[in-house]
Amino acid sequence: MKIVLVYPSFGEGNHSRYFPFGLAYVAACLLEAGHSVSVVDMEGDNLSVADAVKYTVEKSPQVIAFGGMVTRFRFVKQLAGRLRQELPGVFMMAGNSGATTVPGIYLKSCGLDCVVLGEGEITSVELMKSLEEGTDWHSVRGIAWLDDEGSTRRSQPRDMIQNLDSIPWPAWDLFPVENYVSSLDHRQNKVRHMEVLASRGCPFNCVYCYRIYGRNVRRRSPESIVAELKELVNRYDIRYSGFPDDLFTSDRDFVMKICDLMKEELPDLKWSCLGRVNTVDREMLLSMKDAGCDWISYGIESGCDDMLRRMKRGVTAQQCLDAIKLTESVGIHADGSFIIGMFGETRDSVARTVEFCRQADITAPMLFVTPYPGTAIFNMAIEQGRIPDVEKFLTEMNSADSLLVNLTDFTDRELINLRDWAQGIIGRNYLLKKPFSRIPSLLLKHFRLRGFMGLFHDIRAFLSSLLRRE
Ligand code: B12
Ligand code: SF4
Repeated sequence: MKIVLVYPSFGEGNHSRYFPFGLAYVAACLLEAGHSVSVVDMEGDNLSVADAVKYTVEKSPQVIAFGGMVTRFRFVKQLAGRLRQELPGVFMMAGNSGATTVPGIYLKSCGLDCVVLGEGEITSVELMKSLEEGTDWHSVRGIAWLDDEGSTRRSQPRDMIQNLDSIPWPAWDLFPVENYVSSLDHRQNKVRHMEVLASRGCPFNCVYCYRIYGRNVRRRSPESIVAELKELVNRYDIRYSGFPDDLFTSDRDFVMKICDLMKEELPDLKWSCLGRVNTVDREMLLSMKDAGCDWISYGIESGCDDMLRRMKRGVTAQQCLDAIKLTESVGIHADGSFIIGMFGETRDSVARTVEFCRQADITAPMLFVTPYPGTAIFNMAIEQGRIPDVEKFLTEMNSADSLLVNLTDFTDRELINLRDWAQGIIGRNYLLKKPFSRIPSLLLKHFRLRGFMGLFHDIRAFLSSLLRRE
């Protein structure tokens, strides 16, 4: 089959680039099955919707398949609408977190023939085989479609892939890989980088989180992970990598084995990962440090125990503080993410988060809690009538920097003001702790990234935080 995979954009004007692993795994499997596969990558090539449509049409595909997480829904909708007009007979489908959690909306408003639910590697290969052979594709496991009455129908669910080593490595070269490798990394640093997925799934149960890979964690062999890293070093000369797994540190032995191998085989490669404060200890962190880890991003989310309980985080603020200090003490930078606006959030709970950041000596963007489809808080928000129009909600999504759904008793304005206040104080405390090193390096970084506008924005934000009351 002649297939075009389309990667929708991240958002207008935002040129942050993160490699689309999901689509690249699916591409690798389709290639292996003998199909003709090409990619139109709006993000990697910085394409407009019109250009993405033009390039897709030029390839005269039989099948068009969209990727991208739920935040990219509005682009899938625009692209699919235009492509349906240009290529009325083409088979159109989508996969990823949005298509999996709200398939009916994707099918109806994007006019898709089918969506792939969950892991896409085997399902897409079986679907293409069925289309090619002209058999009834509705019997392929792990898909959904609309019936003649417009109701969403699902085939039998597909089991998760148990042996992750059996999946081919991502088809990097189908994408404009150099644009990803040479883009700024997640720390906004200029270093040649490409990440590697080591495991799928997370055993925890945080209420704001959606795990497409479920709670049963499956891991690749450390040998296959390190072999992939070596391939990336040799092929693309990468100097930095990372493990954007649901939770890289969920199993101590697994991490220790990867570290041992990396120390032997990739002594110069630096890397980062996502961690959870109750899954790390000193010995493990030291081993990670020796193996090149220089950054761990912990989902802290709140500095208030009551909020952490409501989020079902299963950790206390003290544990978070201890883990951050431990991580920093072995020489790994501990980064934290924070959210504001959980059910039950109060001024006191936000003040505790601000105080937490002061004690931990960290700063981080504070994002609004957003009830993404598939999460426990999405269901609660729907029950309480807080998302009257799900499609509108999906269309407005971007990166949780703006308030989309208010789950608190505050008015929207009050919550936004509270966030701005907390963000300002957290940033101010952090900068003033070591003003002579932190202020110049922040200004320099933002100047390099955004020129004089970045500088102006920083200085204004800093001055207004000085005027805010504690
Ligand atoms: C790295 C990452 C990012 C990167 C960017 C990733 C990207 N390429 O866009 C960054 C850091 C920028 C990011 C940002 C955000 N992220 Co994020 N991110 C991840 C993370 C950790 C890994 C993604 C990944 O590469 N997975 C590995 C690949 C192989 O899996 P996959 O993409 O799901 O693909 C499989 C299937 O979905 C399917 N599939 C995927 N595409 C396609 C296409 C076709 C045609 C088919 C058939 C199948 C298919 O098959 C694939 C292979 O099995 C995931 C968690 C996770 N482990 O998945 C969260 C996750 C995707 N992010 C999430 C969220 C909420 C966000 C933010 C909104 C956070 C925020 N509050 O700002 C922003 C949104 C940014 C934006 N505007 O789009 C949520 C999505 C929740 C949901 N219900 O959709 C996740 C699931 C985290 C979580 N556990 O809650 N993120
Ligand atoms: S937020 Fe992290 S620890 Fe919690 S369930 Fe999601 S992946 Fe697991």
